[in-house]
Amino acid sequence: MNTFRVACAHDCPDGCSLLAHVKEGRIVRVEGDPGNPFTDGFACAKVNRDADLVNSTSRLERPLKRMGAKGSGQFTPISWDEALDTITERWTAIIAKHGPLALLGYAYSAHQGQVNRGLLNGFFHALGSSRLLAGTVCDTCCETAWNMTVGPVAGPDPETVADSDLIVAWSADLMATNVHFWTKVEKARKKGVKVIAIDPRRHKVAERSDWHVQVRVGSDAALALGVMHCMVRDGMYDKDYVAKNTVGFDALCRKVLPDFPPERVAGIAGVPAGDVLRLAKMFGASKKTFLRMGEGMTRNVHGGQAMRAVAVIPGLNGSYGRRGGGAFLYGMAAFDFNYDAIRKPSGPAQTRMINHLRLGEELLTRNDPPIKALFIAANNPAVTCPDTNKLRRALAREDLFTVVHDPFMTRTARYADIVLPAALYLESEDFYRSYGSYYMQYAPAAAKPRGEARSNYSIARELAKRMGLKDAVFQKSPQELVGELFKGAGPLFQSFVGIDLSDKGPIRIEQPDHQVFKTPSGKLEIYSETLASQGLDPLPNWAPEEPEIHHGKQLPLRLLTAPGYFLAHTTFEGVDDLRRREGQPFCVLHPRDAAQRMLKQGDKVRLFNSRGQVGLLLCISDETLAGVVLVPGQRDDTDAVSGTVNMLCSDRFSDMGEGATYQSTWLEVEAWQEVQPAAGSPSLRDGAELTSQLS
Ligand SMILES: Nc1nc2c(c(=O)[nH]1)N[C@H]1C(S)=C(S)[C@@H](COP(=O)(O)OP(=O)(O)OC[C@H]3O[C@@H](n4cnc5c(=O)[nH]c(N)nc54)[C@H](O)[C@@H]3O)O[C@H]1N2
Ligand SMILES: Nc1nc2c(c(=O)[nH]1)N[C@H]1C(S)=C(S)[C@@H](COP(=O)(O)OP(=O)(O)OC[C@H]3O[C@@H](n4cnc5c(=O)[nH]c(N)nc54)[C@H](O)[C@@H]3O)O[C@H]1N2
Ligand SMILES: [Mo]
Repeated sequence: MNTFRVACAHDCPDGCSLLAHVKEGRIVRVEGDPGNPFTDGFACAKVNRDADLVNSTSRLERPLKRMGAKGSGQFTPISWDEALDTITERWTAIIAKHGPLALLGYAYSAHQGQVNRGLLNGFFHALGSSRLLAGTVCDTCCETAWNMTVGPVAGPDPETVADSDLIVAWSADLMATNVHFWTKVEKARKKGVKVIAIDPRRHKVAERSDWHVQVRVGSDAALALGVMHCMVRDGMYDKDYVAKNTVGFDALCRKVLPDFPPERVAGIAGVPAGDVLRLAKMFGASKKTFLRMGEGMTRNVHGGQAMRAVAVIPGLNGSYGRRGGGAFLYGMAAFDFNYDAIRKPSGPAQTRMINHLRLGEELLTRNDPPIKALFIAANNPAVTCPDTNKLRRALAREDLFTVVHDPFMTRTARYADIVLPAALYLESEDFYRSYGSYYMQYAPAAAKPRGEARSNYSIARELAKRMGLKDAVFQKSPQELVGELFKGAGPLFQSFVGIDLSDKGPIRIEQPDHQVFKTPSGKLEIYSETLASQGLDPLPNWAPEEPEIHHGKQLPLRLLTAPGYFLAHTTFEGVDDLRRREGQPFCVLHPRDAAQRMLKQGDKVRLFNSRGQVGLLLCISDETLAGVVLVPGQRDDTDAVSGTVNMLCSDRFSDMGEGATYQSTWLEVEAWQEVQPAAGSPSLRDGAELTSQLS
């Protein structure tokens, strides 16, 4: 048996160091590497099964060519040469006729390696094609809000949570999405530090916290402003820290906080006035609050404002200035590598950007030129992008030449003209940096790619050769490419230039013990001149949202999507055991809402609005407040009664960063009726049509 020290490449903040045990060339077990103090020698429930993911019987082993209608999943195997020849011939013809912007190609986040993600994107950049404004489905809203408040800079080291005196998980289900941080929180809690979870869902972390503040979806800005109202009114804030380190405090006190007394906040956020005050007292008494902020609160049309309001609180109690305190969203800004060396080797400085969450809309409506060719790697947008019915209609366009590179036959791959089998991260060499801690690591491939599968890196090189690109990066080994990342990187990384990292294991990057603000003023910007210049509210504020209308009636329920515990998006669906543990796709309804609709536990139910309908199993529970429908995870249609949750979500933008607004979705739930759309139809008939048929 051989053991390889590798790093987890899944899209997750923890960025684990792992040991892959290999017998006769086959990966037999994956476990945590004790050599990384943050990830601490254990892997999560999902990654513990990564040997099963690599060895899954549903892995793709050969390139495939489409035989049936788009979406139908009928393919026949072809050779790599035929696949690559077809691709380059089609692209060359499309570029000759419409120009390179008619091609949209990208690798998204499912392989976090700098080489495998970067080089494929570098290839499309060098070609001069349209590029994906990536991450709008994920973090561009919270990232923008953070940048407008704290600046483009990393937060505190999560390992300093051991020194904090109050821990708050605000919109973060740490046991699902950041379990290695959670174990550190639990240790601090055992020493007597209070842990608060602020979330519309009584998730596993809320159950294990000292206090669960069950806030209504989309009301976090109001709650944060109510807390600050009490802190300021009762003098429970660090006047000295505020005076020296913040901008706009007086304007906040004059123009915003008077509108958020706890009594009003109670009506908005569903948190009793006494609890708003109690929360303010806890923040007020704390000198070192470790605030872990998750993305969930930002996935609505006013999401950026929510994050800005929450991120101000550790400024009021001075926590940003002390070890053990501060606000943590992400840490990637600490790794200021020369990313462009790989991602933008040559090609135009500016190109046409296509917003990820509007992929369907863009494929259907873009002109000058229209998108004629699409290449997708490491992403399954036909399930994970909002308004998936629209996207599937777009992917069904006969005049769109689509290539999908994935280890599995995903819903998206079913719409491809050519499917290329992808290697998984354990089968590829790469260099990683975590986004939830401060470690980086070089990792070898632990095994050869399955069948004829190829890594993103190898595809990028092959395509570059065939498309005649001469950039030196396409000739370099992964190690040489990492060298390029360090050349021209920030001062912290200069000592790594020319160093062989392949046998070094995880390497820690030191963070300062206080928050550095990289805003234009160099301070915590409660007031943001940058936002003002964009016509946005320069001060944190809260505004109500109007429910959506369907057939003249207001839809009564609001969607809450949250991560699954045993799956992450659709990535682990190739592991039967994990799918079984996650259960058949379901939704959660409060007992009151279920009773009103005469629905019972385990019923098949239909969730619908004017964008679509989804069939799921019903779980009745008070883990959310009444008025909410919780749908954990984004699951493929296969295991569901029908469809997938993103058929209900719109492609509207959030207030900042043009981000996704999954939680600004209203819907109704009723008993499932066995009226199915035409078999093989790429798009489901939407809820509107169906409602009129049924009535
Ligand atoms: N309703 C709702 N929708 C959401 C969210 C939500 O909270 N609610 N969350 C959003 C977020 S945060 C994100 S980041 C997106 C994620 O959305 P996606 O990026 O679509 O995530 P996955 O479904 O995991 O798809 C990743 C694909 O990459 C493939 N893959 C894995 N490794 C490799 C590799 O090395 N190479 C290649 N070529 N392919 C590989 C996997 O098999 C899988 O098919 O979903 C978003 N969608
Ligand atoms: N197990 C697992 N781990 C994952 C993923 C996964 O799908 N499964 N996805 C990975 C990816 S790509 C990402 S980006 C990260 C994301 O991880 P996080 O940043 O933690 O964000 P989310 O997963 O969107 O949601 C976290 C919480 O936000 C809550 N929430 C939703 N709306 C609101 C609101 O209005 N107010 C408040 N206070 N809370 C709200 C949800 O109930 C949920 O508990 O996790 C990564 N890790
Ligand atoms: Mo994400």
